[in-house]
Amino acid sequence: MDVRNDWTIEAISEIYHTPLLDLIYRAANIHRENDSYSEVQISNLISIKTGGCSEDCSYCPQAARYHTDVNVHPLMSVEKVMSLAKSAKDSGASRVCMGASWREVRDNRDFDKVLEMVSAVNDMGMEVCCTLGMLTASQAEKLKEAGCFAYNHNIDTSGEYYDKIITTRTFEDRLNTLGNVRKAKLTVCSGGIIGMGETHDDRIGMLKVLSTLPEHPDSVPINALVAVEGTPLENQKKVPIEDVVRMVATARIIMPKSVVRLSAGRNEMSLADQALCFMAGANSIFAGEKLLTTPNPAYDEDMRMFDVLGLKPRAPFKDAAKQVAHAVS
Ligand code: SAM
Ligand code: DTB
Ligand code: SF4
Repeated sequence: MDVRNDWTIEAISEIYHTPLLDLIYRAANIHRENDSYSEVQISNLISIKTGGCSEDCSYCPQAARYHTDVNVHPLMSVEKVMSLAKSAKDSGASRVCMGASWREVRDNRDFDKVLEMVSAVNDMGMEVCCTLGMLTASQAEKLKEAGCFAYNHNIDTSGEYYDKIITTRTFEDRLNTLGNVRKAKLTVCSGGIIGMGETHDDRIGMLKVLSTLPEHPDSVPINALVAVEGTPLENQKKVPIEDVVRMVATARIIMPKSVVRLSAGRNEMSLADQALCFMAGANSIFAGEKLLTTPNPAYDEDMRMFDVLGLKPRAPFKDAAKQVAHAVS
């Protein structure tokens, strides 16, 4: 499998616009070169600090300036996080992703508490991912030292469309944080959202940025917008499943070694819809009844889907050794 970092807009566009069944077939072939193609990573989200965020991300129910009915909550206790992580582990999750409604991390007692959570959950034998907003290089190192495995920081959309969605930070800010995360040798989780009124070219542009980073993100979440009442995007129409499949398949073809996560939006998808995404190369999901603030399918329902489709949950740290080999010189 060839890992290329010199993808052009034209080449990605040609793949993205391939007739759908040909696209799925091509992506499925690439996916099947991977011995563990029937394994799917299960990640469980824990919203460790909810709502009241200073940013203006148009899609987000946690921005303080929008009137949504999110239950605002300060930073959770370490004990509570550990007990949620244990339930997730018992249900088959191998990764816990802790999300905070922060613009950026500050060097204060809350961050120290997050470091404690990271270390406690890592000690339980689970992969820990954090998504806490912007990070400096030294904060990224502290997370790594505490036992954090991955950092999620989405570029969300194309550089061109970014300021239509968020004005309180820039696309460059996002890329800087991703650089700090890489430098600290945390694994990188970065993707975006579709269904926010962007064009196909914006989606292609987003994939071009991800696939031409010095190293591909280790995982790429593809979120379908969950349109939440009270946010500026509340009236966006549900994104058609064929668009989700196109994104997953294109990501699989251009970033063949990355984990592609079918992320937000699964609650609105049928088993058949999701089957197409797994066929097209998706190999990770967020599981558990809640994402950060919005509903997600129940574990039992997902396990039934795994049974029907012949999928298996992936063990933690499976690719840790391969991560280094990811680098492209
Ligand atoms: N505050 C941190 C940040 O913005 O990086 C971390 C948490 S934030 C909620 C993580 C990601 O969730 C966002 O970058 C966005 O991609 C995704 N997200 C948030 N609201 C969403 C929604 N309504 N639908 C789909 N994805 C969403
Ligand atoms: C990601 O790409 N999607 C997750 C996670 N990373 C942090 C978040 C989805 C949030 C959906 C809206 C909500 O539940 O608040
Ligand atoms: Fe805040 Fe993150 Fe939501 Fe933006 S996406 S409003 S930064 S929690």
